[in-house]
Amino acid sequence: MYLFTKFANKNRKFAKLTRASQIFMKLALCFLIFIGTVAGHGSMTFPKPRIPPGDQENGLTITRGPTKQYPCAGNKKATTLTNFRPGQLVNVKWEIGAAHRGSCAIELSTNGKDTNFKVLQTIDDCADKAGKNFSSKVKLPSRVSCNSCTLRFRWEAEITKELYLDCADIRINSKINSKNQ
Ligand SMILES: [Cu+2]
Repeated sequence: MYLFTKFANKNRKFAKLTRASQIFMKLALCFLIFIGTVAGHGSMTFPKPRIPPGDQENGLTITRGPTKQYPCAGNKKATTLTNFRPGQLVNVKWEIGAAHRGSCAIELSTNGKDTNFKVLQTIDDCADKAGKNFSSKVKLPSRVSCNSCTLRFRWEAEITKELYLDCADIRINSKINSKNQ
């Protein structure tokens, strides 16, 4: 009995150690990848996302970092909107600095309050590789018209369990000139 308890204790200690080392390895991996790319881990680049004050000058390090704050990483609405037409295929672009894998969702909120996000498209391999020129054609709903919609890029990183939220302020209207790049 004594021997058995001793063994079980040892085993538990070992399990604790492996868990700690797993977490350490994950952190180390994230850090190494981070150092290698400098810019950060990933973000949407088109439509232009909301940017926290000061981030334009510091190379968008905050924008490309993970967040815990829904719905839009704590960023306030932008004053300049990107224009689209109802039903338009939008060429959503993003870049990945650290390939933490996981899937991305392109979502739309139409109520001007960022509270009714609906998924327009899911991209399962959005962060399998690092790179600056990823894109996907995302169709906007054909019956939506709004002066204050939000297109969100939500990335749930699989390896690091981080969350990334980029919100772009857009307008959807059939009478305006739209942008696609
Ligand atoms: Cu990361």
